[in-house]
Amino acid sequence: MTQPDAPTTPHFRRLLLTGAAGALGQLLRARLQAHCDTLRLSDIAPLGEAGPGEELMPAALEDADAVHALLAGVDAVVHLGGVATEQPWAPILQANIIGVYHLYEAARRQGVKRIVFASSNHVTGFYRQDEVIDTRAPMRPDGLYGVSKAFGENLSRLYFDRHGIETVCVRIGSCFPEPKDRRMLATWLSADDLERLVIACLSAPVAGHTVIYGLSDNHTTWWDNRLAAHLGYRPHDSSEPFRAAALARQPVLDTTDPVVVFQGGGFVRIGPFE
Ligand code: 15L
Repeated sequence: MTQPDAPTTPHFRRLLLTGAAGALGQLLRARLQAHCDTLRLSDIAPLGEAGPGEELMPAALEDADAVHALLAGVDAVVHLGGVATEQPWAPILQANIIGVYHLYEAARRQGVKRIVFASSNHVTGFYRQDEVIDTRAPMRPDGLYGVSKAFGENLSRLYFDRHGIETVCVRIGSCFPEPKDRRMLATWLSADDLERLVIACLSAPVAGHTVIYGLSDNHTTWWDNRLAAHLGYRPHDSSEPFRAAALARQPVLDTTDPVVVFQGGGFVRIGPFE
């Protein structure tokens, strides 16, 4: 486990982690434990046995009553739950549109004041790889999944403006053990930096409504996070040690291929539009 950068990070009574059975959920399950007395874990997929300090509450995000129960008594939420790739409209609608609405309504009614929302770089996937953008750039989703994350970002802004619920929307890049290809040299987020980022989002004294790209300290980058400097996130890792291997896997680049042209990579051409 890494040491968070903040000099003092708050200790929470109860944190809720949704999507706890997914790849990033499993990474954070072990790492958030140190920051709370009780870690409430939720997913629709099996969560295994509850460990010390863990509380298992399986719930489908489209089930309003279940989501309301999920948020009872929690200090803050790390919301990874929902569809995390391009998929048909029906599952995206249920989990990422209806489900995220239930989550924010539950937060309002249960008095939860901070949410870390796992958004995605696919909210802006149709910017080109030869552009550097910050979070003031208009959204340019590269598929229905990206549109659903844009909805979540906008919904969370409404709940901040109307109800004061703070959200950090993390437009996660590519969080894998190592960058799989040339694109991920720019989008890579290490597991340790993911932990640093989530802890920064949870513990920043003032978060307001902030959007930040989730990436490591990569030499190649398309995203400028200066507008989220107040969160105090400092990545320690870099994709650079993986550069030679990633480039060797793609010796020839077709620079007319949309996958090579746009930041969203392969996401720009998958989806329901065949
Ligand atoms: C995402 O949003 C996905 O959840 C993840 O599986 C990766 O594909 C990532 O984007 C990416 O852009 O590499």
